Amino acid sequence: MAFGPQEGIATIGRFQNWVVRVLDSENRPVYPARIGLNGGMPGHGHGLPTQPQVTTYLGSGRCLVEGMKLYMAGDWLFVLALETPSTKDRVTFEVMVDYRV
Ligand SMILES: [Cu+2]
Repeated sequence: MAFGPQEGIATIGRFQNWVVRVLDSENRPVYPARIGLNGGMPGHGHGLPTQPQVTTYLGSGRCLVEGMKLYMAGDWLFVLALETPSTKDRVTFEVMVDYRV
């Protein structure tokens, strides 16, 4: 599974679309029945400032996540929980966001 900003780079303080890509163990795209997203900054003790939603299946195992808004630099944690008809999985992404452009 891969997860990152659709524009390729994370920005701070504005809404962005992110894309999650799900592949099975043989690298075949997976069309997830459901994806839940949670997260925050464990080091700061807060969660996500918004409630991002997976809105659109883009094809090739990729799904659009709308409503991401990171409002500070630092270490973010994202937990994606996905369900398909045959399985459930949960993946954690640690993302370090800094001010460099
Ligand atoms: Cu924080």
